[in-house]
Amino acid sequence: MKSFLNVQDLGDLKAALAEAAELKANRFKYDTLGKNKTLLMVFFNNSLRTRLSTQKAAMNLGMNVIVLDVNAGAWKLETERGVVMDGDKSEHLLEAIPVMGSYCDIVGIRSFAGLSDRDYDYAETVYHQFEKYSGKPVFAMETATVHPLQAFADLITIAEHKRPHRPKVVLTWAPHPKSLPQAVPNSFAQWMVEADRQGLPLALDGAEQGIDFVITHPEGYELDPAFTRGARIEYDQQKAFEGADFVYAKNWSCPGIGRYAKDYGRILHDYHTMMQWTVDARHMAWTNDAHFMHCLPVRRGMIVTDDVIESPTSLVIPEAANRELSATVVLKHFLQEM
Ligand code: AN0
Ligand code: CP
Repeated sequence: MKSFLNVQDLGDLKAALAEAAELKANRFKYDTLGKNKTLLMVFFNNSLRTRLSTQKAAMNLGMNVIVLDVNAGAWKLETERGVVMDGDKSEHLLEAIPVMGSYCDIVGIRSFAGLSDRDYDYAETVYHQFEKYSGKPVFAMETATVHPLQAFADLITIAEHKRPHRPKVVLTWAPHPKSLPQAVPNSFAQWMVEADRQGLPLALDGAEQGIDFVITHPEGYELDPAFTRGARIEYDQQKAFEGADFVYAKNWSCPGIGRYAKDYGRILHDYHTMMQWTVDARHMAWTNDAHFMHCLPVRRGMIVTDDVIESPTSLVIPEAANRELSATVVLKHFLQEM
């Protein structure tokens, strides 16, 4: 593996889940694999979980870790090629990337969507520049369109909470006061569809395979079919929730598909309409005693009510804890192929 952006980069999901389980039983099993290898984590945006869990994962494997917060102490970076740099940006990414690459063996990148130019965001311009110019393996720590370490941790969490039958997993849009990227729902959809395609044994008896995966959102929030092809879309939130075993809530801004192209990155509805989608006890009563999931950070009272996130079926804390496992498996793959 030279790059980790999509579910296909990891390959066999059954094997990856087995590796995660092996590491959960002993997270230091490969503690010499990364000796004298250095991970560089580059953050263009804030983070709590990704920063801590990925650093911990690298430490589990015996790696050294350096972290750069681009917006806190580094030179302000120009990312566009062909501009006259007479503004406030002192350094170009095209020099900064090979310099950063020269100090490390693997590079992790957090670089969110700007949400103003869909083509620029969906081309993963910043990530691909790191791939091209760092000379090192690169992985996404949430880029413009994907968050695979999160989706892998989500899959691990679902596999750890098996039901007697093939699980029904519902990705539901939920309200938020600011425009957010589509990276988390894009990856979640991509990983759920692929887990179903690979026929993962996610029921308790191991006989029933795959996932019944449904996405629900108000009109205009249709995700890019490149990520959702194979999933069912149900605009009626109640119908989607009926019989659900897992409810995965997330806000995202308009993905700008079809006739919503000019609305890319926008919030489409008024406050009152939006707030009907908050996951509360009434919504959860429609489900099959579903587990509540969210990648965090979450806004209580907007995405989910206090009682739902605090209920015994909420998985938000174990889900976040599993970020250490997903990152350890991914770094282990890189190190084993060096
Ligand atoms: C980010 C997002 O929605 O992509 C990060 C989530 C892991 N969330 C916020 O910026 C609140
Ligand atoms: N879920 C997640 O990636 O959280 P952070 O933004 O805190 O890293």
